[in-house]
Amino acid sequence: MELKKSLKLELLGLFLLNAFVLSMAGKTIPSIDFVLKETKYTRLCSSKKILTVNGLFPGPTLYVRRGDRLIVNVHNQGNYNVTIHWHGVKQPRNPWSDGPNYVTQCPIKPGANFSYEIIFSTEEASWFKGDVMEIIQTALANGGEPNVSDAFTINGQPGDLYNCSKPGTFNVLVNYGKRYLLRVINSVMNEEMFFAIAQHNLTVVGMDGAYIKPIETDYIMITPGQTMDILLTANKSPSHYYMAGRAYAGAVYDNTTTTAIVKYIGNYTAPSMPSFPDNLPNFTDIDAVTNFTNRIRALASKDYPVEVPQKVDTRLYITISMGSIPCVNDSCDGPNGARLAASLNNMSFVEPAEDILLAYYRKIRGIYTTNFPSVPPDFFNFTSDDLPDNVYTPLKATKVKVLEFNSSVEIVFQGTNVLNGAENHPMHLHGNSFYHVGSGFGNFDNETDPKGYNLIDPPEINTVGVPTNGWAAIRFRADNPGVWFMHCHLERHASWGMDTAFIVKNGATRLTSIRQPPRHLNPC
Ligand SMILES: *[C@@H]1O[C@H](CO)[C@@H](O)[C@H](O)[C@H]1NC(C)=O
Ligand SMILES: *[C@@H]1O[C@H](CO)[C@@H](O)[C@H](O)[C@H]1NC(C)=O
Ligand SMILES: *[C@@H]1O[C@H](CO)[C@@H](O)[C@H](O)[C@H]1NC(C)=O
Ligand SMILES: *[C@@H]1O[C@H](CO)[C@@H](O)[C@H](O)[C@H]1NC(C)=O
Ligand SMILES: *[C@@H]1O[C@H](CO)[C@@H](O)[C@H](O)[C@H]1NC(C)=O
Ligand SMILES: *[C@@H]1O[C@H](CO)[C@@H](O)[C@H](O)[C@H]1NC(C)=O
Ligand SMILES: *[C@@H]1O[C@H](CO)[C@@H](O)[C@H](O)[C@H]1NC(C)=O
Ligand SMILES: *[C@@H]1O[C@H](CO)[C@@H](O)[C@H](O)[C@H]1NC(C)=O
Ligand SMILES: *[C@@H]1O[C@H](CO)[C@@H](O)[C@H](O)[C@H]1NC(C)=O
Ligand SMILES: *[C@@H]1O[C@H](CO)[C@@H](O)[C@H](O)[C@H]1NC(C)=O
Ligand SMILES: *[C@@H]1O[C@H](CO)[C@@H](O)[C@H](O)[C@H]1NC(C)=O
Ligand SMILES: *[C@@H]1O[C@H](CO)[C@@H](O)[C@H](O)[C@H]1NC(C)=O
Ligand SMILES: [Cu+2]
Repeated sequence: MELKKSLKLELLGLFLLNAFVLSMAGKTIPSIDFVLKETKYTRLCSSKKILTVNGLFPGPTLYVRRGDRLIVNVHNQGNYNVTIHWHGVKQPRNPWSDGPNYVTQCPIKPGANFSYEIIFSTEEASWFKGDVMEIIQTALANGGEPNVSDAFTINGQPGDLYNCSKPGTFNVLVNYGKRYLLRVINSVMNEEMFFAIAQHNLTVVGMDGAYIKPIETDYIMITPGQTMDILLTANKSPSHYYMAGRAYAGAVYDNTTTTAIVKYIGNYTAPSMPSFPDNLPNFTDIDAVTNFTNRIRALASKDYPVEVPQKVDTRLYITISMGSIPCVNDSCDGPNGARLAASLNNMSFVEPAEDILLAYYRKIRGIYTTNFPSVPPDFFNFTSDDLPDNVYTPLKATKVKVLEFNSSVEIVFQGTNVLNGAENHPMHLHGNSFYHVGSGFGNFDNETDPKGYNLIDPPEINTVGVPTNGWAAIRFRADNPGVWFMHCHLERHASWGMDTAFIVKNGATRLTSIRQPPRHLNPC
């Protein structure tokens, strides 16, 4: 399980932007302890225990600079197996600390501990009144959709539109005339989010840890796993203004709205109710998604050049699909009594019994195979409105793709409408950033669509939203040896098998090879 679930908004002074981007020489920070434990919290008028880091919800924030090295000793005092993924951190040559369960490590069992060598920032939860693990386990056991959440949160708070949570509403205090940096992370489990601030435009200047050409906009769309750096200028009449987030509709979604309040400091009469962002798009506004996403361009300056591969060594065309697997006596909760499954090129990823990384490193056979397909098993009209439900029956397997060290790779992700399950899939790759060179609706055309690629200033990101019933093309250089998980960042899709992993081979030298494993590894 990944401990990163909620819409996180962190407010920092503008000067921190420099710390965020400058490349600093590494220095070792003393190691710190993360104690994972169940802690009681009350939201929406109901109390329950949730898994926290050091008892905090939202979790602790660590301030680090690029190049810093950090040892985090994780002690699991909770009730579940846990691993922690350090999202967006590339972990050069160090897949050992990347985190995904059964991909780079065995889980940390209750009572056990593990030391990660890494940089970190984390949070938990869209808000479910129920027990999140129970909801996920029930859905997986019965083969149906998990319950939707009861609320979204901004920094752990559902906000002002919930009578039960009004008093805890997160406030952002601003001084007139100042500029603020918002670091927005969508750590919602299952939904892409629109976000806006009443009467204030946002200037998006960075994404997933890289600068982009500044975009002035009255809303953003951010997918789970994406991070954005946004400037907010406090130059409207001193008052109270809502910031609000709501879902961009998927197949099933939580249709509630979460808010926080931007409050100007000063002496004025506050309105009885803050104004609401009238530019916050509606749930189904697909044009709002496209319009915003298409504006994103890398900064591409002398200091921050774009190094997108112009020539491609390895091409992958990967269909992203919902699907279902028949159950005995049609007794499951999915469509027609089947069990929901999800797949990449019709392969529904199965977590192996031992982690792939160690199996690869020690040449242990029988844990995974290396024949993840480079093209879909069948070609059909992937985005058709009327596909037979059984057009794809996912195969359950642990298949990975092996990449040569330093090869340039292009992946075209193709969304499909199998099971009428078309939605925007935020595809996330561990261990690497990639350039988003193109996207569009319908089926990818391998003759005409590459002609429209942006090979000049494509944004460098680590999570790409593949348009609903469309495609997205990415390119990267496989220069980080290791085993790297790749998956849809919608939690339910990942749980259903919308995942695979890349093994990037070692280069010729020690400095281009995977590091030694840590001394203490958790057994499976
Ligand atoms: C961490 O786990 C190891 C066994 O893997 C054990 O030897 C050590 O005492 C544990 N440390 C703490 C602080 O619990
Ligand atoms: C899901 O929601 C239904 C209806 O609100 C409820 O009866 C059920 O207990 C929930 N399931 C879980 C696992 O929380
Ligand atoms: C919230 O409280 C107000 C005032 O007490 C009431 O009118 C309204 O119906 C409540 N809303 C909900 C959703 O309970
Ligand atoms: C806010 O941004 C939108 C979109 O770029 C633009 O049309 C609008 O004029 C801007 N509004 C203000 C007040 O700057
Ligand atoms: C949200 O969904 C519920 C249940 O389907 C429905 O009753 C409600 O009207 C919806 N609310 C909005 C704002 O669309
Ligand atoms: C705020 O403004 C009111 C009306 O102008 C004035 O009476 C009051 O003294 C001011 N308060 C402070 C703290 O400045
Ligand atoms: C959102 O869009 C739906 C469908 O297009 C429409 O029925 C609904 O009225 C819209 N809601 C708002 C608040 O604009
Ligand atoms: C998207 O952009 C088009 C073309 O510029 C414009 O007509 C449309 O109103 C925009 N839609 C939204 C929701 O921003
Ligand atoms: C399937 O249904 C048949 C006939 O009703 C029954 O005999 C059998 O036990 C069922 N199998 C399972 C696994 O439920
Ligand atoms: C694929 O399906 C879409 C949606 O039903 C349709 O508009 C399109 O014409 C189809 N393409 C082909 C090549 O049949
Ligand atoms: C383009 O796609 C077709 C199937 O639509 C396939 O047969 C062909 O090999 C592809 N060409 C390239 C260069 O990948
Ligand atoms: C926890 O992890 C261990 C080691 O892989 C595994 O044997 C066990 O089944 C897991 N427990 C749960 C509840 O998943
Ligand atoms: Cu998905």
